[in-house]
Amino acid sequence: MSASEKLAGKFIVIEGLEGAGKSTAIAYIGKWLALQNMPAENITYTREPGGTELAERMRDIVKMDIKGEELEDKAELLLMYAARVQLVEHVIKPALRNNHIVVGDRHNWSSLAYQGGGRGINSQLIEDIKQVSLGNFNADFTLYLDIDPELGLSRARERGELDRIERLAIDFFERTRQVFLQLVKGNKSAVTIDASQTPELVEKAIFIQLDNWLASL
Ligand code: T5A
Repeated sequence: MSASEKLAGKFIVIEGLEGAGKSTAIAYIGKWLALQNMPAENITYTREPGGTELAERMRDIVKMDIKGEELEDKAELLLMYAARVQLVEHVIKPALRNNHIVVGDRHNWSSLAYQGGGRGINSQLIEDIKQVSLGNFNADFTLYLDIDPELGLSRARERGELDRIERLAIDFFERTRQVFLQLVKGNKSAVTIDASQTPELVEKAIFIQLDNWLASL
């Protein structure tokens, strides 16, 4: 079987804190897929929250500041899952059924890490919401870009003004990072990439991990 046949119908996800370089990594994955002769029209890129018209509106809500009304942590969690259900049902599953490879900028682990670790919402409650909304739908392979939150946020700051979540205290991101690291540890189809390296070294590390994963398929 050719590489592109093996990759058809698979869902790869990039996770990481702000400024870890997820958007940059997605461009490297596109480059790697081209090297595997995967036709560009058979690659679907997604981002979360977002990726459908309704999910993008939910993204705006979680990012915006409304004067005099705080978004409750549980409302934030539910919005993340509402956006995810729209994306999975309207974009990701149809693309996978069409034998596309789907490359996701964030997925379910972001909720476990940010809302579970960062906000401190009970992880069992998040797992229950995940089961009710998505069942056993999961990524086939996850690349977690690990970065010290101070460094990630300084990169994000250089890129522009910080949003509602990005302005939270550093310990929020420390807790979020710890959950990401634990999730990778307990999962054979996930790897950690040191995102504090130069872009060239990050690209090289991503290529090596993708080569290893492809060899395992
Ligand atoms: N969220 C999301 C939740 O709380 N729960 C959830 O369930 C979900 C799905 C989404 C927000 O929502 C939260 C998390 C987020 O707060 P987002 O815009 O998707 O927001 O995510 P961000 O993490 O904010 O996206 P960023 O654009 O900040 O981060 P990236 O994509 O990781 O970083 P990137 O590639 O844009 O790079 C940032 C800057 O660093 C440079 C780049 O050139 C760029 O300027 N850079 C490097 N510099 C030096 N060395 C390297 N190796 C570099 N790689 C990139």
